[in-house]
Amino acid sequence: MPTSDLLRDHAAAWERATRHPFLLAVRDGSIPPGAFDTWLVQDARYVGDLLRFQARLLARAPRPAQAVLAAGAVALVAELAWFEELAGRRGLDLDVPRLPATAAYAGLLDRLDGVDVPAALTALWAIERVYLDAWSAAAPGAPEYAGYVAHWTTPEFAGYVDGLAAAADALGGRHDDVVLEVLDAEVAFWDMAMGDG
Ligand code: HMH
Repeated sequence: MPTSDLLRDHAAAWERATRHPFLLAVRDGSIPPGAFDTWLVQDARYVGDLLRFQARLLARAPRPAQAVLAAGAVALVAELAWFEELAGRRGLDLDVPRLPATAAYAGLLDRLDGVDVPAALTALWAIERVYLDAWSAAAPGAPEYAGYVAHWTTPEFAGYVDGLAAAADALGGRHDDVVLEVLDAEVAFWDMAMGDG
């Protein structure tokens, strides 16, 4: 299976993107609250960018991949509503400019419009798989963050990630380059929250 090969053959890169100091600090509660809020607001921006990318990918996806991509797009719309509700509760302004790592990641999503559908779908699988694994590594999380960690590690989310893998595997090919680009973009995104980006 192409996706499981990618996990196996780039284990160190996956590890870097999922065992980041940001996540360890969420797990043990040592994260400065401001760093978490900075990250949260940037992630909301990112999800908006991801939804637009996913809609463009859906538009060119073959029939068998449409269901998982469409369901995922609906989930991203719900995620944006969740961010808005959360921002209201935490008193956060979501209408802020992208920080450099967020802008760079948006640039990568735009570039993925130019690769073939099997590669772009594999990249989307990597985007979601790395996020699921990262939050799973932070579980259960310090008490003040446990609700967030639970939100990003649900069985429904894991099922969606499996669905993306199946759709990508059905299209075949090896797409190492885009996956490695995604993993680098994820590390930069976590770095940003720690003030290192
Ligand atoms: C940085 N990567 C980042 N944020 C997300 N929300 C996802 C992936 C997946 O949803």
